[in-house]
Amino acid sequence: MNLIIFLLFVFRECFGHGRFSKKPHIIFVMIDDLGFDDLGYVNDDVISPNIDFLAKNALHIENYYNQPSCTPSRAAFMTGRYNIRYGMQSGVIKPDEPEAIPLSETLLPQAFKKCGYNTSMHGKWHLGFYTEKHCPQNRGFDRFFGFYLGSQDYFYHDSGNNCYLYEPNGTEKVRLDLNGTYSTKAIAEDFIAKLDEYDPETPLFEFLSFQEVHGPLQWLPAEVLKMAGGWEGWERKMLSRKIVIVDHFIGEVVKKLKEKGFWKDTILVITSDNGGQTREGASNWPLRGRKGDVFEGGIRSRAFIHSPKLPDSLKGSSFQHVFHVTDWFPTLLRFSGCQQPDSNLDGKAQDIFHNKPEVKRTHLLNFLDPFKVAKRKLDDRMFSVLQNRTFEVTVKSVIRTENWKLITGRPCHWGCSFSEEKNPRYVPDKTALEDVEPGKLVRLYAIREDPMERYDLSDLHPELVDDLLLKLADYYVILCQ
Ligand SMILES: *[C@@H]1O[C@H](CO)[C@@H](O)[C@H](O)[C@H]1NC(C)=O
Ligand SMILES: *[C@@H]1O[C@H](CO)[C@@H](O)[C@H](O)[C@H]1NC(C)=O
Ligand SMILES: *[C@@H]1O[C@H](CO)[C@@H](O)[C@H](O)[C@H]1NC(C)=O
Ligand SMILES: *[C@@H]1O[C@H](CO)[C@@H](O)[C@H](O)[C@H]1NC(C)=O
Ligand SMILES: [Ca+2]
Repeated sequence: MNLIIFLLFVFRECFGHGRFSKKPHIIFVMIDDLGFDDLGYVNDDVISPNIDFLAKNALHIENYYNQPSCTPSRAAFMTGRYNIRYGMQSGVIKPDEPEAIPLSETLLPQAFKKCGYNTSMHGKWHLGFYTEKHCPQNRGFDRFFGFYLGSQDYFYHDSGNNCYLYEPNGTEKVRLDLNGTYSTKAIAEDFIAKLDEYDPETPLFEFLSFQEVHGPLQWLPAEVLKMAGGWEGWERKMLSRKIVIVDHFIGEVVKKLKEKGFWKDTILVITSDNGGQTREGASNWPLRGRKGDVFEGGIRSRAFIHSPKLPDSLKGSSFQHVFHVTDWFPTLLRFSGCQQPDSNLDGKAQDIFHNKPEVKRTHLLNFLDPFKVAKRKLDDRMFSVLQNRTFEVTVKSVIRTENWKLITGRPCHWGCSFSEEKNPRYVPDKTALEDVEPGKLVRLYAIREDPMERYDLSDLHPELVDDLLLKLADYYVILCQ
């Protein structure tokens, strides 16, 4: 066999079907609330050398879309299905709410377990815990170390939460011994220690769900304070230090994966769960909006895949098609050659190694929450195509095609500017939507050409608007069934 044929053979073996010849370890790192502009490889002001090093040789998911807040994004990731199908589209789970992903949903770790994986999770769950059956250790993770809600204290792990540990043998503990230990350190070090017990020959699915860089902004050790850069603004300084910390521990995790022989078969994903919180120092520059909004700043995130198994031709390249948080479910299972579950997924198995979209996607339901309804008087246009439908343009929703984005309802609440002068990088933008762009309930953007959402084209393309509104009306009735 000559060299070229041999190389072609090797390439086909690994990627001919978009899968790896051996089931890879999947280490999925989620950095909570990480802004679009908040890593060193996109912003020189940010210090994240370990992540930057990984990013350099990674395959970047350039047009990656989340939901605008924690619980909905995480639920979409875990199920591969739109939030409205199981009623988790309306913001985050509060401490006393009997809410969770219904047990009828198959979760990603369950699918991995069926495929012979060891599964473990560290850090933030925020997908319900009102009965034991809804907790992560009973939803497909062999082992869980972390906390059930969000926004807890980084040192005391309180605010209605605690740091819990569940072992696969049924032992459970509240880790009171970790009172006073910074959560990012506790989360990373537990995973690092645990790697000694796993066999690199058995595939591992790890969901490493850091508390960082979500608020609260807390006091941090002096060594870290010295390391971080000197931007104006207390919130920005605190946030940039938190990035330094999480970056440090990601570096430690990678070091251990190498030491223990996991690395050569690892696929590492690094991403966020929603847009940055600009009120707490994050930056989504140059995108419009922030966490909670359906403008790009709330839902578009950085995401990349780093793997020693990536062929050189893909290192540093990017996947350009729309990729939604629900797509990880089938896409990760496809890498591993695992069977897809029977449930009807909304996510598509993207052929990212060949830079191709999944052919059947004509549109993406990027957001729909029937309980977020604006006042009708904001827009005096009539959309007669909806005349006999239950859906109205007052409802907050987003539908996407490859090139267009249609928004209904009220997309933004605070920090809604869309020009670089009005939306400077680190100074929190305090404009309300009414200040910059009053009186509309339907907005259409040619989003590839206009990623900052400056030019609403809804009056210029009435047929396209009608077509997308009807699609939204079809999704809306799912909720009434
Ligand atoms: C369960 O496992 C943990 C650590 O792996 C161990 O400390 C504990 O003793 C075990 N419990 C039982 C009941 O075997
Ligand atoms: C954690 O430590 C703090 C400070 O020492 C103490 O006030 C608090 O009661 C401790 N929390 C628990 C749950 O023990
Ligand atoms: C990994 O899974 C195998 C098979 O289920 C099991 O025997 C082993 O104990 C697991 N490893 C760990 C560290 O949980
Ligand atoms: C709504 O229903 C009425 C009565 O059947 C009909 O005349 C009208 O054309 C319908 N409108 C649309 C947009 O389908
Ligand atoms: Ca979040």
